[in-house]
Amino acid sequence: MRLTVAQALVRFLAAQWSERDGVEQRLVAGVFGIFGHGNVAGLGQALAERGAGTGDALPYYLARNEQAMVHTAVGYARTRERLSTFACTTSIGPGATNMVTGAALATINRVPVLLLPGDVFATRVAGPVLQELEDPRSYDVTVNDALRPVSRFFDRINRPEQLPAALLAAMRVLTDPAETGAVTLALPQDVQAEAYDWPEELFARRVWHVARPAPEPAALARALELIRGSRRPLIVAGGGVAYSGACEALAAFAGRCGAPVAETQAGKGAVPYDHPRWVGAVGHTGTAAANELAREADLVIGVGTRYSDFTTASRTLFGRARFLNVNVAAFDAAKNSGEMLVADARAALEAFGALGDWRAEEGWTGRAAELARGWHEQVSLVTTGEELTQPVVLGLLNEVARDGVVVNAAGSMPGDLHKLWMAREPRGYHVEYGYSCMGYEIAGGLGVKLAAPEREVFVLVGDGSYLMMAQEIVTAVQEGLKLVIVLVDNHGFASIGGLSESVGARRLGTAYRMRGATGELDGAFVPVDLAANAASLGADVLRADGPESLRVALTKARESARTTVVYVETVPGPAPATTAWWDVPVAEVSEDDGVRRARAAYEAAKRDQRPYL
Ligand SMILES: Cc1ncc(C[n+]2csc(CCOP(=O)(O)OP(=O)(O)O)c2C)c(N)n1
Ligand SMILES: [Mg+2]
Repeated sequence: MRLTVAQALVRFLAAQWSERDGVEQRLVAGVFGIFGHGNVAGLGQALAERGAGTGDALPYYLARNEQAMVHTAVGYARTRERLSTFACTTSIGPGATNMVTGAALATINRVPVLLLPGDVFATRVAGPVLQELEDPRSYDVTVNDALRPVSRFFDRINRPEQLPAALLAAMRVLTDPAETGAVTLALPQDVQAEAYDWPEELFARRVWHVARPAPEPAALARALELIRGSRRPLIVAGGGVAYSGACEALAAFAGRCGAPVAETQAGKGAVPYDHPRWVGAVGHTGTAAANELAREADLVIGVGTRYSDFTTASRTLFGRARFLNVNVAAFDAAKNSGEMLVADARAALEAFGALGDWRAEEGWTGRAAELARGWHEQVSLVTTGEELTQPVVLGLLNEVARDGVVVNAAGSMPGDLHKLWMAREPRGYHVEYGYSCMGYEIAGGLGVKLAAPEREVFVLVGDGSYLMMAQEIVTAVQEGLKLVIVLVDNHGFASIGGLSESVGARRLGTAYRMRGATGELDGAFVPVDLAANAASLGADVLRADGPESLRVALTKARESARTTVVYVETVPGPAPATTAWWDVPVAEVSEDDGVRRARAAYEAAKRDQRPYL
């Protein structure tokens, strides 16, 4: 079949399917793209040929920013439990490098996205082309090489003959739960438009079976022995529980054996907040309940977690516990010198049925439930009140959002959400905290809505994050994809402001204030109207100035058919203080007494840091 490389690529992608548990879906649901000279004549032309209405169409979506396209693909793929994703096509140069941040975010969160940056001419005859890097050491280096370290598979298609093998490798990595992440095929602009005679089989419908690797019998036996020998086990549920669809298996296992379940950001909702074994968030942004148990547990059963520093409180949290790590990726299963159980989470949890009626210590299960009740009381205290503090905003939203999805990524809200949000299931809680990327919120929320159009999507975004990347409101409006965007304005970076103060950096550069008479950024608040900005991008806007008006606005936004921004200014009002540390180094020498005190406290905390050998 004589087609250009770009036409062949598009035709191939439209024929790829994923399958797990007997359910098939399109592996690549569509293509986001921003065109320039590096892709308009190649992929642009190919996509134009296969638009809506053609059999086996590959739908095209226009975004405003290439980084945002990748965020949207991630939001989509995470919601679809990594079984379906989007491709993103860009021009060469800045369009391509704009995707580097999105690629890192995808790879760190272990979420599949397919990136198709244009690249400079393979023939080089026209070079240096507009936007070409020109590395004097090698003509083989282009800006796209910046995507290599953030991609789980990277290839550059310099000749048409290379395409089939690269495509097959790309699909394999996208659908491998242990290896998945950003997959990049760099496409030189001349090669995209070049014709070739392709074998018909390349375009046959192809199904990629997503594995549920069963635990190896010997490893399972070791795991069961560890569990049987434990009296105070604590389960740490990570994102892998959600991706594996293992929530029911987890609730059944924990219910039977009496082990409390703590949750990471990606694992939040693994068991519902009112489940008898629930003890909530663990780590630096954890609940007092989960953190107390973590300190006393003799066995941590990590399920699908990558043990970020937030989870382990920078390796200070889990007293003397042993680790048993259930993970589909050996890389994660090996962490903290854990007993490795390399397996699909659901398969492993079901295999724990072999424990029969083994149970944790009676007192342990009872105390966990007691601590969880205490935490719920603390939550109702801080999330109700007459002032619009952030916890009050979250409490109101938690009521209104009900069976909706909350989306967030950076600032002070992820921590507050992790502590305070009462999640009913993982798909309802979408906080990107692997990369915690400011600007993910609206673009990622758009992906969530694309993946689950039947659900109400509530995007929570701070003023700082909003100013980094608000432009995808336009895409939401254009596509008729309705989002409720709750824009929380506190005039700057509340999170980093607090952190700055605690490490002696005096809140430098963390408030949106005018340059004042002192020459510093300490004047009046910068006169900026973010609500008007949102309206100008095409959203409906509702302003709330108190808890009751916020409830009304959120309800109205929920009921509306149009993308609506609920603008709210918050007053300081913290969530319950953290009960676990986070390692952020403080200056070792300074003239400032406050810094010296902070350093002393830092050094004291650091003594509790363990190598987990
Ligand atoms: C792209 C990016 N740049 C910088 C940071 C570091 N950072 C984390 S939170 C934050 C401030 C966020 O401000 P805002 O969205 O207003 O949330 P707030 O802290 O006020 O809750 C910054 C600068 C980041 N996470 N992502
Ligand atoms: Mg802010």
